[in-house]
Amino acid sequence: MIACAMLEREARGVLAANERGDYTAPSSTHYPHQWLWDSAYVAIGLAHLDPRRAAREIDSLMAAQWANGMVPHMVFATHPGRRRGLDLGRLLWRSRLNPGAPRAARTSGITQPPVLAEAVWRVGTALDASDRDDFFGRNLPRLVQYHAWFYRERDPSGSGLVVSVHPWETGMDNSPVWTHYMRAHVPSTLADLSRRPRVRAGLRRLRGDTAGSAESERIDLEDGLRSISATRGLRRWRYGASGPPPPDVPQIQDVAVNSILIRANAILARIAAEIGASLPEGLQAAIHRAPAALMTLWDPGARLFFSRDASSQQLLRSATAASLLPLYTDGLPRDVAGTLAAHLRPGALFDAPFPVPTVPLNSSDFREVTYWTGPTWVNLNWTLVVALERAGDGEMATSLARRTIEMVSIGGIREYFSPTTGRGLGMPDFSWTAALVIDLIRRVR
Ligand code: 2M8
Repeated sequence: MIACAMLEREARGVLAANERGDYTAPSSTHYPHQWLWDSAYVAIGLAHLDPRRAAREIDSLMAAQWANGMVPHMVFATHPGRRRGLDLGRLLWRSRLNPGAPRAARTSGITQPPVLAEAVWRVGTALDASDRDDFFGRNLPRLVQYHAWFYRERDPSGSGLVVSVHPWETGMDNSPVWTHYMRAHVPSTLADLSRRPRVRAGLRRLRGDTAGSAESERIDLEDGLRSISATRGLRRWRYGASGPPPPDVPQIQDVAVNSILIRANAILARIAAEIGASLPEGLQAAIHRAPAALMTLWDPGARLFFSRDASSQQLLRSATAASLLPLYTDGLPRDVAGTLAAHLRPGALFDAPFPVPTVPLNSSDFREVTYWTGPTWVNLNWTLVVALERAGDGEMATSLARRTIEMVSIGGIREYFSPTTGRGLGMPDFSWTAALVIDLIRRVR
């Protein structure tokens, strides 16, 4: 109990230090801008402490919504402050190539996992009754437009599953699923050049992400450059404004993004019911199709869900924590939900001294300290705690929540953690770790 009180105090301190006016920077040392799912998780934690600040966190992000409904994955800070290395930011995106990009803010041209409805619900229910109606009232149409954009622009054939066009859209930048795909499909002169020792040395000096943490903890230089090159195809496409995507734009039905969207759809319907509104019919039809479509990503042999390459229709069979996220949706067949939950039990595929590893420890892709290729992330643990609770597995949910709190007590309020030792990795004083640990502490109290 005392340890939890100390940890909560420290977490509050991180959220105070990272506050930047209306939003919270993910970390003061490296991430000065606003990111979509970071802000959503931060708002979920802030809802316990200061619901009005949490509401501003959401509203500031929504103010950068595009005319077509997309909520961008990044909103660039007007005064980002000093940061070591090259901050490619707005130079890279030039998102105003798309006429729907906002005039009042500079943003990226892609989105991120849509955790927003979950955050809007939790913040709204924490506000006073009068603020709540206003908050839900202004955010429901924004969310409706956002979800409608997903199904209109990212699932034009009406398959029930939306595609992601860049690894950064999944938030799990160097998950092996995407790394393998990108190496095979996305040519990058920059990545090729970086194999020359002198070029490599020069590029390494320009990196900003290795100032606050070791290079082994970050994305491999070549893979990072390939991600940067992938934005070129998106720019040529003007982020959707130039008809069908060119062939070098990835089209992946990502299992994490679709699971989070399906969960968000259910919450969207709940917000609408709360204020006596109804969802547009077309959106309702898409929402209705999605859960059955998600089941087409289930591989009964591997007993896991996998993302799919929408062009070749091949499943991308790399086991990652994303494979478990369908547990977070409503309406999963009971036996499938049971099978997924069993992967988290002691000795099972996703067990570890400090679970849940983003890649199973016995996988040839596993890297103990490298970003999204093995380490444990608090946002995914939080998602699985909520999923297990809703699936009626309260005991496992509490156990995962406790182990996550213990990990953060040992490792510090860091960006991610070694699943074998609990050592804190990546950037220090990381906002979503702080926010979600506050939520987890309240769950186990
Ligand atoms: C990481 O992603 C950004 C690009 O969007 C980066 O590598 O600079 C990811 O961990 C992502 O999930 C996260 O939202 C972002 C900010 O914390 O950082």
